[in-house]
Amino acid sequence: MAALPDFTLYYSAGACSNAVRLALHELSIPFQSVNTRRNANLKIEPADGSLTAEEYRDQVHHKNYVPGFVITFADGHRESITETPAILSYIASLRPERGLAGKTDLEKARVLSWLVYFAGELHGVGWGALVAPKRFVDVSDKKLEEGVKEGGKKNIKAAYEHLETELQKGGGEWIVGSSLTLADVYSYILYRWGVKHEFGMEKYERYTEIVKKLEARESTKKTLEEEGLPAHFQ
Ligand SMILES: N[C@@H](CCC(=O)N[C@@H](CS)C(=O)NCC(=O)O)C(=O)O
Repeated sequence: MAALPDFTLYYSAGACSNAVRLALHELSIPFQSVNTRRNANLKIEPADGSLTAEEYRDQVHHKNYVPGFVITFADGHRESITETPAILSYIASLRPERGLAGKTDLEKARVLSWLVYFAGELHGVGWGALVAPKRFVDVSDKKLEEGVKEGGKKNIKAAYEHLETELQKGGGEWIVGSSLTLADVYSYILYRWGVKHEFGMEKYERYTEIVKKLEARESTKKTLEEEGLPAHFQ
């Protein structure tokens, strides 16, 4: 196995960075992780004080979000990758034989389609609007804020329903094809958010089955333990 560069994941427990940790554990890729916190201006910065919020913005994530994923190469050169689908795709490319990005060209396109849909539709205009309405409107206007949150809820529900409909149609063991892919990995934390915000997730039966199978995996157990999160089903 070729030597890998050093990886640092900037995360927040239970945030979308959880998908990155899960992908890394699934492929047994060593990494270090740095927890983050919000500073007095509500900007995300490393909790260990290794970078200020400004340094984090300039060196890791231009929007002060998690996940930030820093690669340090053997010659000391550092690169930061942002955007969950891009980080997940990079991680899958480190162990291509495992097929986490899909095994055939068609599967690869379908996995990417789900990653983009999860990030853009379910997370971006769904959860982003519900839990971070300030990304869309001036939240000092409570009516505007409520309108955006309502829109977010509708988008979330529509996205879960779309996923469930496709799973029912496909009838496969996992979201794409017959083995675990990045789509399943990313779907895990998105399901947990639905549980936390009482979206009645168990009515999405096929999605729930996938989440149960994910929770039985060592990679998920390790991920939950490291983030101090309880399993939902086990
Ligand atoms: N498009 C980004 C979104 C990242 C994102 O929204 N991260 C959230 C946590 S799940 C965050 O850092 N929020 C901090 C904030 O809104 O200040 C991605 O897919 O990685």
